[in-house]
Amino acid sequence: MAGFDEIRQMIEMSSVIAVSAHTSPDGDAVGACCGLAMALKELDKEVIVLLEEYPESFDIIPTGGLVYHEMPEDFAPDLFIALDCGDVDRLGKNAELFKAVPNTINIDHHRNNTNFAKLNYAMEEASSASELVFMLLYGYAPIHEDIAAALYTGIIYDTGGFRHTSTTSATMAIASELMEYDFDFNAIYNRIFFTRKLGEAKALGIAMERVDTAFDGKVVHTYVTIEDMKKCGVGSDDLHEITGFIKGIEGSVATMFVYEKAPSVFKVSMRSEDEIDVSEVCAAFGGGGHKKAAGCTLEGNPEEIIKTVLKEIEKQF
Ligand SMILES: [Mn+2]
Repeated sequence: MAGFDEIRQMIEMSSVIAVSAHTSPDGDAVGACCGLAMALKELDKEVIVLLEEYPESFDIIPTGGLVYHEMPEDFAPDLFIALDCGDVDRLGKNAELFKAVPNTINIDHHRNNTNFAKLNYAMEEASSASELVFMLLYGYAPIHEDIAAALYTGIIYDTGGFRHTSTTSATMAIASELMEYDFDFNAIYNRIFFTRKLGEAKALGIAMERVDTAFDGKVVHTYVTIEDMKKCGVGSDDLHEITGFIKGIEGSVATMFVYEKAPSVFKVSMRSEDEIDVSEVCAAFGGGGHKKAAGCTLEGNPEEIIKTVLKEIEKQF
């Protein structure tokens, strides 16, 4: 693994720098890229951030006006920095551009990072790529309040607001350093975790109204139909809070959230604790995933589908 000194030297040698992260950018991808790019700008580098379109809620992350969705034609980087990517293919259409640039750096916190760059700094103990960007910049590049805000957002996003086990004392120390800068951390925290469209809240209400349990409360399930979504003016992308809500119900060891993808075609999204292997349950219906998070697709009506899947879950008790 390269050290930060080597990485800083490569940055020093470069003048035109592209920074990018994985496809379907999340809060850490956007925060880490923008934080790093704004700092490189402070070091008088010509720099852009290349990212796919991202959700509106991340508009709270300062960008310094550096974000592009396509590589500008006249921009010829001599250094390409990939953040938050375990693999070069996670860069999506920018993977080819990455491979064509003479100097490359990979800074990441995913397990089994493939060390795909010239210089690689992959540390799976880090909570987020944003945390690693802070460590790279600390004592090296000037940090201003917009950089601090971007990195703070990345850290809270990937740690679920300091809840996930990836949160370490180092994470908290870095967050503490960042909070020395004058930015509105309260507004960021609320925007990322507690702001939703009216329709999302209404769809959540429909799903909660329908919550039911099986096996003495151990399996919690609910569903949402296309008609419900229409009524609330939302799409299936706006239902992501539902799983979190049912997971928190006391006594539950597995959850099943069912939603209609196309008329009478339902996606079954399952989560579990150790007792149940949901990848096995979903595999029985041609789906798959991990032990604690898996999915499958079934046709029919939602209540029948739930009954069918429950029978498969029963085999594991
Ligand atoms: Mn990340």
